[in-house]
This record gives sequence, structure tokens and C-alpha cells, in this order.
Amino acid sequence: MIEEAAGSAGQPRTLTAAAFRDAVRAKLAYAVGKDPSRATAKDWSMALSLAVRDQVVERWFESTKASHAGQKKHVYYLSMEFLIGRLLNDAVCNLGIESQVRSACAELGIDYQAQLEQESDAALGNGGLGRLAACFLDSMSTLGIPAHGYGIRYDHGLFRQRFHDGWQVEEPEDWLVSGRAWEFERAEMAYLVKFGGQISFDGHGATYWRADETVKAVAYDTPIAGWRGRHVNTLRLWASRPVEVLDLGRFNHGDYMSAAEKTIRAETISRVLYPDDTTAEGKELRLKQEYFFTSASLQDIIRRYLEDNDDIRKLPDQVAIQMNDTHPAIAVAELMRILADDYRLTFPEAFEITRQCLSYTNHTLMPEALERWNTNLFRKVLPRHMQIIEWIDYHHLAEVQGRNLPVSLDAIRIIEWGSEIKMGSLAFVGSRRVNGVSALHTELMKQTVFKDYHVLYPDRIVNETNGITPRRWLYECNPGLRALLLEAIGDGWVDNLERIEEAAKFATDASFREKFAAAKKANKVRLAAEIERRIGLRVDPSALFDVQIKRMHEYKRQLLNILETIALYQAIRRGPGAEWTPRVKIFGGKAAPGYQIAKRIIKLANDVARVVNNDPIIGDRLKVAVLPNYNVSLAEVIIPAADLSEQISTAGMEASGTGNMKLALNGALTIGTLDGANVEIAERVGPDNIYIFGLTADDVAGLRQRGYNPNATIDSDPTLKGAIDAMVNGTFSPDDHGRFNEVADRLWHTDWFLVTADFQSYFQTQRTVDLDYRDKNRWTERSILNTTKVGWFSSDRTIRGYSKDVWGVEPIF
Ligand code: H2P
Repeated sequence: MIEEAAGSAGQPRTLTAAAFRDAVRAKLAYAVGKDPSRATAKDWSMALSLAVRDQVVERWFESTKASHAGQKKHVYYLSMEFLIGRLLNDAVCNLGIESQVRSACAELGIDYQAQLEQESDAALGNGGLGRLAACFLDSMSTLGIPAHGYGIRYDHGLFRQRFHDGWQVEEPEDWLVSGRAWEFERAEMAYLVKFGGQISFDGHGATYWRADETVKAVAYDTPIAGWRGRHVNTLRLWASRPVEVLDLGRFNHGDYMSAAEKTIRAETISRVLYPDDTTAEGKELRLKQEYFFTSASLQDIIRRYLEDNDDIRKLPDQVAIQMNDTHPAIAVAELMRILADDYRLTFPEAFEITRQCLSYTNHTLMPEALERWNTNLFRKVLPRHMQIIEWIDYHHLAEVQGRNLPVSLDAIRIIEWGSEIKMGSLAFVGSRRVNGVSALHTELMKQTVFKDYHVLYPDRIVNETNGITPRRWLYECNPGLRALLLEAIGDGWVDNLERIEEAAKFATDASFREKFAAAKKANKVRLAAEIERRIGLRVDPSALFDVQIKRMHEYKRQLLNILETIALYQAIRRGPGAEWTPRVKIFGGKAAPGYQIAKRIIKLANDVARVVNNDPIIGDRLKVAVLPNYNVSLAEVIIPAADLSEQISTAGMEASGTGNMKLALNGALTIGTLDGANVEIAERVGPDNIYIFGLTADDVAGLRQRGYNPNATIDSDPTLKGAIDAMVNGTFSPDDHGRFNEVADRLWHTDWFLVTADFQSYFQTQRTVDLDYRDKNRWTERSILNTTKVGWFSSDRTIRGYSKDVWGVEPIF
């Protein structure tokens, strides 16, 4: 038994190191089944996690009871992605038991840090969208907002990235292979999800859906503890299982493969995140995944609601459902289907209830991400939903026609020309609120993609600028800076990040500055060791660490950064004796498996790195580190060590960005365009503490409308031309001169992302960075101002905004 002083909900409790040590020993013996003398590092890490989990679970029960008893409105966050990362340190820090856990580990002779690294990353997401969902879970628990996250328990999350001769190779991620301490399988918590088949009506109002295929969604629950362990919410992920485990008849006839066929088909649905959807099979699988988790979640939401309530019409009083992007947008039709077909409400009633429950977050204006489904495929997989969407579209149009407003009817149609369903439109029409993720992005939503809808529903679009959790992104990942802040201003900033500004006054204090610089240096030493361990490259920790970490995408313009690297390389070669500011360019990011040009840009980065890093003329003046398999855990090592944060997207294209916030909070200065949340970061840190360059969103729109011709720009800029020429003359690809022709051709001919248009301004700004970095005191001062001025970007602030403007919910304490 663990001795601890009983704590009531909301009160931190005390746990002794000795009690915790005994608990770990007991877990090792009775849960893992190992003797200490035989236990491997994995076994210890499992025992440790299970002992910590016990601490979470007690609070979890209390939170669940409290949220039922309080009868407060509950949030359900539906997301195809949750980029959780590791959970052990998160739980330990949030519960405030770090010192006991560390002492217990020391007594047991195990290294806490090494234990943390045994845990595999839950990489159930792609980039910012999935990580945002994970930060929101932390904030909802911290603030006491009763909530569930709902998603898919992929057997394999986002692929593991390896470089083979500089090319990206994708391998399956095996995060579940050595067991997972944090989740509980709920075999009894299962729902049937149907696909395909026929719809019939009995003439008395009843509708029957005779499906072709039915699978079972089984729940796996992970408790998510908030800061100070006051409240614990649930992340419920669905795994797809067959309804019948085995066709015993076929099996007994020796037909073993086909006996298992249904199992394989069913389990395919939760097999991988983002199956390649360039094939018809891939598209169908993706649609099934989206419906699968949405349907199971909605069935679960209604079951929970009916445990405490009996009038289905009052669902919106208790339930706020957030659709994270368009992936769960089928919720609009599914909730209507359940209300109309299972609870026999009329369509107009069902639609009104649905619209009051649901809200939708848009994360990008790029057409590729606003999903569209071919109506034939859709009708085949979800015949009943097709009828419902036709009904919504028809009645919505009819209603709008009656209002005589200046909108284009074509633009507001959900089903375009009878052949495609626009899921962004479905989500908009079926939502109570629709939000963008930064001020600029929300404004652009109103002016472009959702222009006509905005005329129809001027109050529906709201802005909720993204945020990040300061627990994971400072308190846990940056112990040096954490200690310094605790010493200087106490721990109030962890509860309310805006209080971090209390440390701004120390920016000019020599002793604080020295300690701040020392913490940064220690983080850089740690990253340098990690770079050497991962790719065998030695870098000098006193060089400027220049970081671009994010999904590989043309609009994020890693290519602009690489071109600048080439130009800098050429300049150093021309004048090695000049005074150069040593720089390490650090890249991390994965390209979608089917995105050929992005994969070629990764190869370019690796080719440039090989040449630059091995050129004796260059030495330590410039190094390029392209780190494979960028994920949450690697981000936790890179971010605290960064001096410069690259946020260089084509203006108007990055909805918000959240890496920009994490890096600034950890003291990196941003070099960026006026895009996404960079605009709001610039307002807060002030123009002296950020490097803004390049075209604005308005400039970009204007230039694109007039028609941009990159030829003239390239011809008139020898630095730029020299860099592009080097890409195609074999400097970096002596074995294949033509390897980057296509990349260069795009720059010469269309350059949709305006890399060439922004190059000169970017290059010059980088030279200012070089000069500024030499003044270490001044740089540290500005770095401190970044850390202390970006407290507003806490996801706690974002969640307060959603709670008030979007969900209408209140904390339970
Ligand atoms: C996306 C947007 C980001 C945004 C994030 C969260 C899709 O993430 O592009 O601008 O900050 O959602 O709202 P990402 O590109 O990192 O995959």
C-alpha cells in the first residue's frame, strides 16, 4: 500500500519517496513479473510507469465522479490525430511528484532520465494539428474543463523516417510493440459501426440500414492529468475489431486464410494513420476511418448523456462536440442519422440539435486539406449519410434563396455539381461556431474560403489563436530555464503563463542574463551530443543554432532555407578569411509518403549537408544537421537549444504555427514572415526582438493575381542565381547532375510559393542575424524578452477562449 496523506479533490497530496520506491518494486514483481536481478531497462520503465499510473488513476476516478455529479456541460474533442509523445514525465511533473520519483529511482539504482527514454512516442499525428489536440487535452485537464478526446488507436502511427543515401524511407512505427503502460482496454465499451448496403423505409417513419459490413469499435482509455493533478480527463481511442473473430467453418475446412479474412478487413481500419490515398482503395479506407471513429464517438457521447439525462432534445445543454478539421465532419450527418433514425426525431429537429452541439476548427485554407469526397464512393460506403447530406444541402439552399442576400449559390452548395461533397462546407453549415487558429488566418477565412458563408452567418466565425502547454514545452523539456524561473519569480507562471512576464525585468540584469545564457548553453551541449549520436556530426555548441522543424511542405519553404544555406556556403568559400558567425542549420521534418517534390527537397538538404559538412575550407563556420525521424521527443531536445526559429512560410499560407510559440518561449528569436501567429508574436515581443522579412499576405495575393515571373528576379540577383545554379550543376549531386532539375525548374518557371521573390530579403535579414549574434549580451537580453513576452500563447488561454466563445462550458472547480 502506498502511504500518503489523504487529499481531497483539488488538493495536492503527499507521497513519500520510500512508499513510491516500494510501489515500483511491487509493480516489477507482480505486474511485470520480474525479479530485480533479471529486470531489463524496459521492465523497470514499465514498473515505474505503472506505479505513476496508480497515482493518476485515483484522481481520475474522482474527476469522473465530480463531472457526473456536477452535471456540467462536457466537451468532446474529435480528432483524427493526437500527437501525444511520451507520457511518463508529463504525468510525474503534472502530479508534482518529481522529487519523490527521482529519489525512489536513485534508491532503486535506476536512472530516471534513461527510464524516460524507454517509452515509445505515441506518434498518432502528423504535425501541428495533432500536437495542438494534445496540448488542448493538457489544458482542459489543467483548467478543470470536463472533456473527452476521441480518436483512433492506430496500430502504427505516423511512419518512422529513415534516410537511405539521403532519401526519406518510411517504416512502420511500432509504438505498441513493447506494451503500453498508460492505456486501459475497455472490451465492454464497444460499438458497432456499419458500412455500405441498402436503406429501406417501412412507410411508418422507420428507416432500416442493412449494411454490407459491420465492425466493432473497442475503446482504449488513457487518463490525462492536468497541472497539479487536480483534474484528470480521458483520451478514448478506438480500435477496430471484427464482430466475429473467426470463421470456424472455413477454418475447419482447412481454408485458414479466408477464415481470417473478416478479421483482417476489420482491423485494417485502425491499422495506420493516413494510408496513402492516391488509390481508390486508399480513399475508401480513409473515409471508413473517419466515419469509424466519428460514429463510435457519437454513440458513446449519447450513451454518456443518457446515463444522467432522459430528454434527447436537450443534448446541446450538456454536450459540446468539437470537430478538429474536416476529418470528423461526417459527424454532422451521423448525429442527424442517430437522432432521426434511432430516436425518431424529424430531420429539421435533428438538424437543429446537431447544429447546436457541433463546432468546427479550420486549420488551413489550402484546397488540398479541405476534404472532398466523390459522391459515388460516399454513397457506396455511407448510403444513409448521402441521403442526409442531400437533405441538408437542399434545405439550406432553399432557405438561403429565400433570404435574397448577395451570395453565390454555387459557392455555398455542399454537394458540388452532384459529384463532390465539400466537407468544409458540411462542417460549416452543421456547426454552431467555426473558428480559425490565428487572427490573420481567421480574417482570411472570412475573406476567401468561407466568404459567402460569412455573409450568411456573420456571427459564426470566431478566432481562437492557437497555444501550447507550458508544462510540456518549458517546465518539462527545459529544466535549466525552469529552475531559473522558479528561483526568480516562483511557480505562478506554470498555472498562468502570462505571469512569466514578471521575469522580463531581469533582461538587463547581468547575473540573471548569465544564468539564462548558461541554461541555453547546457541545452545546446545536450543537443550537440544528440546530433552526434544520431547522425555522427560534430557541431560546436557555441555556434548559432538555427532551427527549422516542421512537416516538410513547399509552403513552409524549407527550400528557401536550403537556398540560403547554399548561398552562405558559397560566400564563405569565396572569402573564408572574413569574420563569419559560426552557424549550425538544424532541420527536422517528415514528408508525406506520396509527396514527391517534398521528398526530393529532403534529399537536397541531405546532399547539401554532406558537401558542406565535409568541406575543409568551411570548417565550423557552417554545419548542416538534417535529423531523421523528427517527433515530439526530438522536439523536446531541439527546442530548448535553439537560438533562431525559422518561421518562413509564404505569407497567408501558414494558418498559425505552434512551433513558433514553443521556440520563442524557450528563448529563440524568430526569423519569419508576417504569417499566421507570427503576426501576433511580433506584436508581443516587439520589432526589436524578432526578424520579420518578405512579402505580406496582401503582397502575395496581389503578386499572384498580377502573375509573378521569377525569371527577372533570379536574373537580377547573382546570389540567388548562384545558389540555384549550384543545385543543377552537380555541386551537391556529382553522381546525378539532373537530380534537382525539377526543383530548380519550378523556381524558374512558376514559383507558386514565392521562394525567389522573398530570397533577397531573407538573405539580408540572415546577415543582420549574423551580426547581432556576435553581441552575446544583447542577444541574451532579447532572448529573455522572447521567453517572457509570449505568455499569452499558452493553450490554457486558448482553451478559455473556446470554453467561452465556442462551447459555453465552465470549469468544474
Ligand atoms: C496545421 C497548420 C498550422 C497550425 C496547426 C494547428 C494544419 O498544422 O498548418 O499552421 O498551427 O495546424 O492549428 P501543421 O501544418 O503543423 O501540420
